[in-house]
Amino acid sequence: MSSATNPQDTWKQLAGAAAAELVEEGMVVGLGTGSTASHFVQALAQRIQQGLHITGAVASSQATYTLAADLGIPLTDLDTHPELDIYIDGADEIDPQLCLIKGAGGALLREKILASSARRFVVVADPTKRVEQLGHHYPLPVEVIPLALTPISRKIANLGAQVKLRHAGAAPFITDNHNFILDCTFPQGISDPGALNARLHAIVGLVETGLFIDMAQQVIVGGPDGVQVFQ
Ligand code: ABF
Repeated sequence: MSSATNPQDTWKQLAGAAAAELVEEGMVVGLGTGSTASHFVQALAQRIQQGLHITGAVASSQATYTLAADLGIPLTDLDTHPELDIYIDGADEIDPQLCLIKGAGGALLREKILASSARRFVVVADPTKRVEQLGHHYPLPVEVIPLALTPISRKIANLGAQVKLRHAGAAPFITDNHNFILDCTFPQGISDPGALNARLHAIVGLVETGLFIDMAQQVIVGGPDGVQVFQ
């Protein structure tokens, strides 16, 4: 284990390393985005250097693609392999039912496509990500078509959210799919993630939400006492 600089990063590293052990010979693997998923990608690369053979890996973002390519992980895509054996990714919040908020890294659309294409979706996290109810610590990110920014923002505000266009410096943040991200804060939290997800999806021009409901089969949490698994 390497250059972890703070306890939280050490915990993320533990979770990433434990998840890499789930990858088996010949698998098609989905690679998540973010700092915890990066630890998984590094641990997987190490296993590949030690002789593990995988059929290929599909990256959930340009950033992860570049990282994986630099580390020598064989890359493929969903056209070649429409079904992943396993997808491993981080999350921003995880509730007791294993519903998630994802998307702080801006890659939620591709992440959800990979999660929905995987036979098994495993989340890697540190203990700060576990919450009793979604929406209290992180805003809910939603990806939207730029043309529809203003009407969509108003419709989401009408659902009770404070809506903020995400920026990267002075300019709007642009996703890998050339869309915008709206960060939506629900001051009372999200009491019914399924209902909210359905209402958001009814808004035309809203491409995807960061609510991942009934998608994760397992959560691996690295912490001060080692690794805990929830499922
Ligand atoms: C991705 O990276 C995202 O869906 C989530 O927003 C973020 C988690 O990042 P980190 O592991 O750096 O906290 O998994």
